[in-house]
Amino acid sequence: MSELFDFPKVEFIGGAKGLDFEASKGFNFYNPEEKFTINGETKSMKDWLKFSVAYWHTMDQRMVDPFGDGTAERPWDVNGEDDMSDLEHAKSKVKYMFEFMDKLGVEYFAFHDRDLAPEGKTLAETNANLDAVVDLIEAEMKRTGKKLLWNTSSLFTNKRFLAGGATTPFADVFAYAGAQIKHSLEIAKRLNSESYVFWGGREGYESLLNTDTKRELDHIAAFFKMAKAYANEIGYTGQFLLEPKPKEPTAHQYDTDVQTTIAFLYTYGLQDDFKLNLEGNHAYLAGHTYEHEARFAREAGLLGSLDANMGDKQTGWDIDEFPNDIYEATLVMYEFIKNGGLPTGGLNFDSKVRRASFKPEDLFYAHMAGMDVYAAGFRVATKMIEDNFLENIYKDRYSSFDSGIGADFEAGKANFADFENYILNKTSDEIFATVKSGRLEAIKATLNNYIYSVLGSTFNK
Ligand code: XUL
Ligand code: CO
Repeated sequence: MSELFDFPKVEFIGGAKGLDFEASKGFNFYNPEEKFTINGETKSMKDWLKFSVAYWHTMDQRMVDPFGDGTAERPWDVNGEDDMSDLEHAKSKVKYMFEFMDKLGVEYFAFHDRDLAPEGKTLAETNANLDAVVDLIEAEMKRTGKKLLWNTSSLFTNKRFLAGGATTPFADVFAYAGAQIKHSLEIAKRLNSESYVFWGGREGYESLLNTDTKRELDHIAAFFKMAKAYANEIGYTGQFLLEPKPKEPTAHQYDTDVQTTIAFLYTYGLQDDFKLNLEGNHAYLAGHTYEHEARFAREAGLLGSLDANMGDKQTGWDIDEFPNDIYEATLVMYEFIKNGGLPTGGLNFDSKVRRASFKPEDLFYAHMAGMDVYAAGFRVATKMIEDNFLENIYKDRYSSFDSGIGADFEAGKANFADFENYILNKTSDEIFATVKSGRLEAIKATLNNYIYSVLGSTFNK
């Protein structure tokens, strides 16, 4: 096959070619075959991190914004257009996707049903279009060994879903959503998808004044149970994931953030069937950091997968920028390693190039930079954990619960009367003498030292 992209196969070069990332065309920190041990398990970097290319951004995104036309130049364009209403054109893109993954050295990908093929007049026609592209994807997967990290259904693009898919007030639309998911689960089974994602695209509300919120939540919970029952029926065993996001496109999305989504899962008894897919930009929109979302999901045993992207503090939209923040990547990778990695998940680039980065090679640099920053964060976090850097801080800060009244309380051996006996006649000075400094300035400086030292020694090797 002649080459579709004018870009070399990307390899690990460390810092061998100097500081100019664009000129060096190689990874500085992502060394796919290098071995790392987590919790006694040794695997190569590529098998820990499991990077994934998102079909909707990398293949379909034209970089339109509310004020302007698309700017993208892509080698699959015909007369400067990417006509996704034409099934033959949609089919022609599959080979580009697989060459792109191959050149980048990424083993996984992810898609929505509607990313792949145009809708027909009926669901039957739509499914036939989709299957025609899935046939090609299946053949390419067999040929190349690439794997599907997750697939999902778009219950938000078509106008029928203007008020939601599984929370729509309209029963025919609800039935359509169920039938659409049924087919997506069949595709998940067929392509051996490691997970199946539900992002609540329009599952939320614009106003309480026209929304029966209780009825909508009961509906979507029942819908999820039906999805699980159908997966069981056809023997699809991939991990189900919910993806929290607080707003956009609706004013309020039901899966607002990790803790809200966990409450929903427990309220409806779904906690054993679902984990969470977390996205950096969604965390910002919820007023959190990405590492906050990862921490709370991990501690609930529900950290399933990561959509690796970031937002912008100035715009406040879901801009899906490719990740480039080493500090954030380090702290998210800390949670990732504490979680023992993501057995059925990975790092999916739900990310798009900036509107002004319209050349095909920008797609390569963007993915390479995202892979490198998470590989760098992974290296730093590995060293932090090896040294028990944060663990020692936590242990020391809570050490008063390791003996005396604190230990009695934790063991369930102290009540309020015991506290009163213990504390009633201590002076305020005596009590404050037990309170220790949080040392946050020094801790943050040590964290920076980890970043300088680990990355400096890798880059300058
Ligand atoms: C939207 C978003 C989606 C999901 C999959 O903000 O993140 O692309 O990841 O539907
Ligand atoms: Co996402």
